[in-house]
Amino acid sequence: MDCIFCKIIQKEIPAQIVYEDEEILAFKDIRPMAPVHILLIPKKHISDISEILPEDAGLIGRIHLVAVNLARELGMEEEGFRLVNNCKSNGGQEVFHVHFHLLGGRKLGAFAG
Ligand code: DGP
Repeated sequence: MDCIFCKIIQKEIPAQIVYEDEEILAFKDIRPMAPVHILLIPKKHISDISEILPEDAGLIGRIHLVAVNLARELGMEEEGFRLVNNCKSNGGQEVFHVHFHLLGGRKLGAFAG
């Protein structure tokens, strides 16, 4: 499958990995928009959030737990952070493997899109 994030999972393309387990990978975004900008992805290929199934609910929830743990480890718990998903064209999605952006380390602007 010609998916850049699947290639990162397979270690065919390098990435700065900050967390990995059997079903989740987190790595630094190549175009950081904030001092902390991490992408969290399921290893299962799901093209976008609209494609998740009831059986994916636990996985998507665990991704959020990993994101919060990373935010805590990076000292962002007290001042806060942003966790965001872009879905399809109008949502600004560029890579069609579902991912969550963990952003922080500075005061982020109001989210207007
Ligand atoms: P989105 O617009 O939500 O689909 O965001 C895709 C993000 O993926 C974008 O912020 C840049 C990042 N990205 C794209 N290609 C690569 C890559 O090869 N490596 C890494 N680390 N990030 C990538």
